[in-house]
Order: sequence, then C-alpha cells, then structure tokens
Amino acid sequence: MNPTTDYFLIDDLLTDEHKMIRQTVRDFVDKEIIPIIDHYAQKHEPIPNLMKQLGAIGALGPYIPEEYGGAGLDQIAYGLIMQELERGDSAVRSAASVQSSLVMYPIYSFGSEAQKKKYLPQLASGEMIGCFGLTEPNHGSNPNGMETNIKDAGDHVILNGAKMWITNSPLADIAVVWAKDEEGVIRGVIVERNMPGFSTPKTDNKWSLRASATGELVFDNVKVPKENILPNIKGLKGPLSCLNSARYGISWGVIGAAVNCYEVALKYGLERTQFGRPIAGFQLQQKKLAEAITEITKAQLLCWRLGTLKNEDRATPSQISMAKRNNVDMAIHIARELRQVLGGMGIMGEFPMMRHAANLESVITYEGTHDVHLLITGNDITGINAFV
Ligand code: TGC
Ligand code: FAD
Repeated sequence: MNPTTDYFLIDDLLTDEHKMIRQTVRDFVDKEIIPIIDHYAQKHEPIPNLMKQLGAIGALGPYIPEEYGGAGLDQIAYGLIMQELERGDSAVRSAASVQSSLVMYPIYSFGSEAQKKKYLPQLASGEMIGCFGLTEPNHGSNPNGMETNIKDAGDHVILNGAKMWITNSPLADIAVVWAKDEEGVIRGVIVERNMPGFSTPKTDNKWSLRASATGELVFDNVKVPKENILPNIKGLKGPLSCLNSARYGISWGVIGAAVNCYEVALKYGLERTQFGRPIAGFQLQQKKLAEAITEITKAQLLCWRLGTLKNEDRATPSQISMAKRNNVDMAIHIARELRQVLGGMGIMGEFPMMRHAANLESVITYEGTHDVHLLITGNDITGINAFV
C-alpha cells in the first residue's frame, strides 16, 4: 500500500527550506483551521483573527523583501504556502492570496517608497487587512469596461463608482482600487476605510466560500489624496499583473483541496466495508482514487515547473492561465467524485468534500473564469482574439 500524495517524488526537487516552510503551514492548518473550519463555514462567518494568525506564520506577502515586512521567499515557497492553506479551506487561501498578491504585490511593485513603508509591514503582519477592487456590477470578465472613475481636484482626486464581489471588503482597512482617470486611463488608488463617502456592504447568502467575507466597495465622491495613487503603473496591465501572481498561487492552492479530499477518501475507503470487504477494494472505487492521484500528480508537476519559470521571471500569463484553469478543474472534479466514495457520509460537514466542492465553484469563477482562461490559451496559440 502506497498512500503518498507525492507519487512522483517531487519533494526531491524542493529545498530543505521549502519543506520546512510547508511543514510550518501544514501544522498551522491541522491545529488551527481543520478543527474549526466546518463551524465557521456552516455559520457563514469568517474565521476570527485569521489575518493575524496568517501574518504570524509568514503567509502574508512571503515573497516581499524583508525590509518591507515580507519573508523574501521564492515562488515555490509561495506556492507551497498556498497549497497547505487551501488544504484547510479555499477561504483561508483566498485571504492570504488577496493580501499577498492583490494588495501587497501592487503596492510593492507600483507604489512609492512612502506607500511601501506605510502599508507593507502592517499588511505582512496581518494588523492591517487589504482588499482588491477590480470587478464591477457591469464589468466582470471585461474589466477594461470599468465605470469607476477619478477626477482631478487639485491635491486630491474624487473617486466615484462601485465594485462588487470583493473578498474581505467588509473587513478591510484599505482597498487597492482600479479606476479610470479623465483620459480613460486605468489607475490604481489606495482607499482607506475612514475616508468619507467610502462604504463596504457585505454580500450574504453565498453557498460557496462561506468562511470568507465578500462584499462591495461603494465610492460616493470619496476624496483620495494624490499621494494615494500608485505612481508607477498605468493601464489594464496593472491589475492584470496582480492577477498573474494570484492565479499562480491558486494553481498551487487547489492541489491542497484535492489532496485533502484524496486523503480522506482513501482512508474512508479502506476502513468502510460493504459486501464483506473494504469499499476501496472495488474496481469502481479504485478508478476514482487512482484517477485522483494521477491528476494531483500532473497538477503538482505543472506547478513545480511553473514555479521554477516564475523564479526565473520567465513564466508567461498564458502559462499561468493554463495552470489555473487545469488545476481548479482537476480539484473540483476530484472533490465531486471522491465525495461519492463516502456515500451518504460525503454530504456531512465532518468530511471536507462538499465544502471544498462548493468553495471551488468560486475558485473556478474568480481570477478569470474557466472559459476566460481557455480563451487566453486560444488567443496565445492561434494569435486570434476570440473575446470580442
Ligand atoms: P488586453 O487588450 O488583452 O490587454 C490589455 C493590456 O494588459 C496587458 N495584459 C497583461 N499584463 C499583465 N498580465 C496579464 N495577464 C495580462 N493580460 C493582458 C496587455 O499586454 C495589454 O497591455 P498594453 O500595454 O498593450 O496596454 O485586454 P482585454 O481588455 O482584451 O482583456 C483581456 C482579458 C479578458 C484576458 C482580461 O481582461 C481578463 O483576464 N479578464 C478576467 C478578469 C479577471 O480575472 N478578474 C479578476 C478580478 S480579481 C478576483 O477575482 C480576485 S478573487 C480573490 C480571491 O478571493 O482569491
Ligand atoms: P461575467 O463576466 O458576467 O461572466 C458570466 C459568464 O460569461 C461566465 O461563464 C464567463 O466565462 C462567460 N463569458 C464572459 N465573457 C465571455 C467571452 N468573451 N466569451 C465566452 N464566455 C464569456 N473580483 C475582484 O475584483 N476582487 C475580489 O476580491 C474578488 N473576489 C471574489 C470572490 C468571490 C467569492 C467571487 C465569486 C468573485 C470574486 N471576484 C472578485 C469577482 C470575479 O473575478 C468575477 O466574478 C469573475 O471575473 C467573473 O465576472 P462576472 O461574475 O461578472 O461574470
């Protein structure tokens, strides 16, 4: 019997530091997340104090340099952290990936020195929570159509508009918001919670990512000082560069969700007997388990290679799209299939499959839908844009 989820010995490709970081996050998830996640998901509430806990284990902005509060780690380490967090729940990985890739990354990459010093250390420790506002009620897959706008007013700009589906908006101290200026050029602005005219209504009644707070961002003539504009980026490539980083993290993260489902299903299948023998001995159940470990292994290899390319700054957005699309699809399929191995017990909260499957419905939608990523690949291989 070989219950490993490292079937192709990919651990041999990791450094001792990678393995140590992974173990730290794995221990955190086993101790602090798995025992409580069903409770908060059932209650549809975010895990209290999660961001500070993530900060304490170095899971926020791990690749940001130490001088700004990060850990200065490489991209494989970032991926492994995301993988272990999502083994607990996609909401936990979401919290870490939004803070790291969608808030800290743009401030680090496009911000002024003053902005980096003011925000990054507090974001890294989890004392400050950030969110990322790109999607709007009328513009999801096509963010270039955004209506949110800034108008010049001397030493500040006036921000108007609305964003929706924003992870952590109800909890956030700051929001990195993408808005068009008077010339129609997309700019990034840092909006602070206490700015008059800024509100963050909560989105209720989700059947997915129930332990993650989601909400809107509403801007009603918000005065934003010009020093809060990200000075070093203009255009849609600003937010899309952040998405490259977050999508990369998701492609690793969902492996964790799949591994959690696989480990639970294998154990259950070996213990549960029907017709006088373990159900894992029936060919139809073995097909589900064998296909799951095959797909997990392929996804691990894809991520490891993508991570090495990213470390060399050679990963393309299209490669990242392919990995995000393939791996999320892999994970949602495994969650659904392996739930069946548990029969009726598979629908219960004490087992993770339904929760992972429901969460992954969001993951297959956000950061670019399954179909949008296919069209990105299609565009890359044919040179023909099928979006419009
Ligand atoms: P297009 O004309 O292709 O490109 C406009 C400019 O952007 C550049 N670019 C990129 N740059 C960096 N990274 C990328 N991935 C890039 N893709 C494109 C491009 O070179 C161009 O630059 P320039 O200098 O020539 O101006 O743009 P388009 O309007 O045709 O749109 C392309 C499309 C559809 C692929 C893109 O808009 C897209 O990816 N749509 C999906 C939207 C999306 O993913 N939204 C995510 C919102 S955030 C979120 O979901 C967070 S969930 C968080 C959680 O809880 O984990
Ligand atoms: P639409 O764009 O309306 O798409 C609907 C359907 O049409 C999809 O199946 C899509 O694939 C398809 N479609 C669209 N265009 C085409 C085309 N050209 N060709 C073929 N099919 C097409 N956004 C943020 O900015 N920040 C966040 O923190 C954030 N967090 C989120 C958290 C959750 C839980 C969820 C569910 C979403 C979050 N999002 C966030 C928004 C997310 O990125 C969008 O939902 C996603 O980009 C899709 O946009 P939409 O929902 O408007 O769908």
